[in-house]
Amino acid sequence: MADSNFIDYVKIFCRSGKGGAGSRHFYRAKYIPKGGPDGGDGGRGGHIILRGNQNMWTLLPLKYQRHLFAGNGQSGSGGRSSGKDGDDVIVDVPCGTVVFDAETGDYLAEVTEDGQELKLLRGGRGGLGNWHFKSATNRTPRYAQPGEPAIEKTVILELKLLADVGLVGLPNAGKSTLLSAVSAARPKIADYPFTTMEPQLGIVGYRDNRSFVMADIPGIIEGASEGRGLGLRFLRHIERNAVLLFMVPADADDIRAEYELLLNELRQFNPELVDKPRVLAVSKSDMLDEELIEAITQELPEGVPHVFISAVTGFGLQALKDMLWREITSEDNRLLAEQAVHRRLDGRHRVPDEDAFIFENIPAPVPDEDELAEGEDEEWDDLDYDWDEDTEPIDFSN
Ligand SMILES: Nc1nc2c(ncn2[C@@H]2O[C@H](COP(=O)(O)OP(=O)(O)OP(=O)(O)O)[C@@H](O)[C@H]2O)c(=O)[nH]1
Ligand SMILES: [Mg+2]
Repeated sequence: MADSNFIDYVKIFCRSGKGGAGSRHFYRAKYIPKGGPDGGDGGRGGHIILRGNQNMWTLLPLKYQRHLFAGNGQSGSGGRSSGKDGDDVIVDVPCGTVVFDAETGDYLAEVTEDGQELKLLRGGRGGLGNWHFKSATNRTPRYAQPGEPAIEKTVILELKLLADVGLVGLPNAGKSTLLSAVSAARPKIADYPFTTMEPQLGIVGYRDNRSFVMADIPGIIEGASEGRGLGLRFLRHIERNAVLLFMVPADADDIRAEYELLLNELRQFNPELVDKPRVLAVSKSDMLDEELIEAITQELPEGVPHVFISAVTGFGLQALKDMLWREITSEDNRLLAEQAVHRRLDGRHRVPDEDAFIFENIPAPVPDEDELAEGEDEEWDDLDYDWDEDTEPIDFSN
């Protein structure tokens, strides 16, 4: 997997920009000895923003950009000048990216649509300059607000492919062969287990120019929930699917047992997967005659619609598509898919290599400009700066 371009799990460290400090400045000019406070506001710190991009299909670019830092806001200055806002960092991610808090594993948010912007971390607000604080009783406020501090957070981004139908089956069940038969996708097909190493999407054409998306994921084996085989690493990609298509080959020893095994592994990963509508396809049915089909039908598990198919001869494929389409478009199932809740990222769902990622070379925050300029206003503090009761304060409001 090391040289794969398909990255669906990445841990990154983000820091928003801190707000700039408000200025404590007093206006002074020739013949205007007591110009009053005119310190401007600090600029807003930069946000960290994720933006959905439908042309992306992997989180790979983020793998090489583990630290995201937004710019700090600049401090305000005299003449009510506001400081410049810090630069935002906008990162493109594929649609279907889900964000988790890396420490607690809690679900935070998700990006599902092209162009959708998700404010991951808000930049600190800039502080108010001292002119905001002048009042009838205090006409020489010598203080201004500091900017809000930056926020730091480590998050895990998980990509969950957005497909309508997810294929679930043991290795060699014929999942990739089916995908290549019904769509233009050309996954690798071979008679050894784990031919498919990473998920693949295909668009399946249906009647009247309609279509739906099917996701082929690597085979699941018994004990996958404990990490055997390719583990459950890729099951996240069927969490967002509307329908699950279980595939059991016709030459399996016990079709019902194999079906239960798959169901059980899914349940271990995320119990909610079991609530999804399912369809059972008995693949490689070209090896069966009518008598056998009848015999097998008696043994199939109850409560799940089934269909006999052969990706090689095309037998049963139209019936399968009809069945899937019915499930995808059914009102109840749509609601279910929309309400899908993301499970927490607990031990079983983590990718240890990725989690061991160490925070090296994180640059320290940029020193606060305002602290550097601290001495600036000092001389003003010595001034006896009382207003004459009759003098009208200068009106800056326009
Ligand atoms: N006779 C027959 N053989 C099939 C059919 N579908 C797939 N096969 C064969 O079954 C073997 C496995 O097919 P794949 O499509 O690679 O299986 P898979 O489920 O994607 O397997 P993994 O990617 O390893 O999980 C291949 O040798 C296919 O030629 C079918 O409908 N009829
Ligand atoms: Mg395959």
